[in-house]
Amino acid sequence: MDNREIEARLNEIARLLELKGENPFKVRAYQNGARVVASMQDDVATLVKEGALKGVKGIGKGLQEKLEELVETGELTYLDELREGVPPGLFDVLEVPGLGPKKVKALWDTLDVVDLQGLRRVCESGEVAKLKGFGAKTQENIVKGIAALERIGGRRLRGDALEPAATLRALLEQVPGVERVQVGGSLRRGRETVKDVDLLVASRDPEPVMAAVRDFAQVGEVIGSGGTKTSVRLKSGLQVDVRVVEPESFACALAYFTGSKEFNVALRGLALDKGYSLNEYHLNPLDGSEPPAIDSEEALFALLGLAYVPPELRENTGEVEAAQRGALPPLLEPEDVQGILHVHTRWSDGADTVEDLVARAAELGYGYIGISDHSRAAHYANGIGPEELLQQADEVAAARAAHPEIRVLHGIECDILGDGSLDLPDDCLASLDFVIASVHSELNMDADAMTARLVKAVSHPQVDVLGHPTNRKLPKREPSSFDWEPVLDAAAKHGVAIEVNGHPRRLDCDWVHIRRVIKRGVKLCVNPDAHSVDALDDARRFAVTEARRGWATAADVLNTLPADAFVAALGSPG
Ligand code: DGT
Ligand code: CA
Ligand code: ZN
Repeated sequence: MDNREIEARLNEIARLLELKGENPFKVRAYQNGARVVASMQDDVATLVKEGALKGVKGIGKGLQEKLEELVETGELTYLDELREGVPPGLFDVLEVPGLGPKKVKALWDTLDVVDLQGLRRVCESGEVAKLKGFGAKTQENIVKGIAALERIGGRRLRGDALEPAATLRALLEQVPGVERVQVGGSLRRGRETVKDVDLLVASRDPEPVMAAVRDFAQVGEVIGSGGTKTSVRLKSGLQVDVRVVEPESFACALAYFTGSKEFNVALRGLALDKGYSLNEYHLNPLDGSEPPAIDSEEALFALLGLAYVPPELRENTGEVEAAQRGALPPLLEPEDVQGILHVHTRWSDGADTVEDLVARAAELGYGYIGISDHSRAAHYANGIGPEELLQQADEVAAARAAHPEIRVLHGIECDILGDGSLDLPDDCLASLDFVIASVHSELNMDADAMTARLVKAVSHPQVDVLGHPTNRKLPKREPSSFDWEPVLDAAAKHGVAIEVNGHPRRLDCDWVHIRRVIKRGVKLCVNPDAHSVDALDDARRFAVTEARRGWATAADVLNTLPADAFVAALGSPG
């Protein structure tokens, strides 16, 4: 169990306590505990095993006992008790934009709202508008929020599916008779959200695999379990499907269950052209002869006249034709990323110090790191102004001196104000190594105004990167609307890179727009948008995947340059 999971459990406790109207101090204790865990360099599990949790600041005796139980058993009795009596549908209600635990509790207490359906009903009847602390505007926003939730359906973030998929995969690899295990489906293709996790297993003895899936510690409910397929819902709500095939069928099955459906249809068409029929298990010659032995996807694709198509590209948006011509680009790899920008410290809303982040980035093998806290307009994020930037420069200098192995750049994530001007004076911006400009307010202005706002910001001489351009937030917040072409014109003219933000909730700009940025010859910058040391590698873990889906090569990405060339590129006027 890693720190992120522990943090999630503590946050869940805090939310449940709030829902139950418990003492605010108790709520805060768990919120703080979650924050402490999130910002810890050391693994809580290791500390527990070494009996070294006692000394950690912010973790009192009660919390310590809970963490011990959680690490040792993977369960937490207290959390299970809290979950009891709370209608499961209430968690869906909590997902509605703008509804925090306090409002949800009020709706539950006074209007008996226990799920989304009930919430919609009391909005339609106008009862919500009459509730103290709500009003007509809130009611209207709730209705919009429910609609947004329905659009994404029951999909989960990629970031929330990776760990359970990897854990179950490792577990199944240990089951006797199992030869191979692979993740397939949308998770393998790198989609930002997934309906479920698809796991494929090669074995001649399926039953022990089915049993291992049913017994997996994270399982909340077994939806169905047959001879070769088991579907479960994890306690987190995520659905997982596991299929077992004969080892001879593994390659064809992996291609099939990786999809996408559209890609599969294209493959079947190619197979027919070559005199085969392709199904989940085999490539069958139409003349009825024995199917050829196929031991890898590469071999299957080769028989169909295709170069290997990386899973991220399998959406049937031109990759099949490119693979036929041998014209697929060499996609960006995680190791290509030489350094990262967009890192928040305790100076604004991050959990760690400049020193912590620099040390960790060096450990991860990055050649440079750009510290960039929020500017003051982002007051909810404790944004900073020119004076704090000066003070922060001392910390940056100290980190530079302590870590000659990595180049430390000092920058800012500067807010783009409503009129497109920047939140800090020009001389202040000019004194920094780099400037990321991002929108954090007035996200819903009309498209023309937003376009003008972004064009103005990108045209500012000090701006190097346009941060999270659309401001979508998965799974709930829709992207801002604006016209990309003028923004890309300005970016090309002024040498500004477009960020691929690797925060698992942002992934912004997304793969569709990444292809557009590349076509215009505008550079990308793959960043973590990290708020703690644990998230520093999100550039490689998430932004790179999104960039690959957008057909990006290393040459399309600014921060694949080594430190000196990168700094020179930042400095070059546009
Ligand atoms: P999602 O919605 O995030 O789960 O997306 P996928 O792509 O993982 O979809 P899923 O789990 O329904 O199915 C996994 C793969 O199985 C899918 O990518 C392609 C293949 N597949 C499923 N149903 C069909 C189908 O009706 N026709 C074809 N050609 N392929 C299918
Ligand atoms: Ca799936
Ligand atoms: Zn931001």
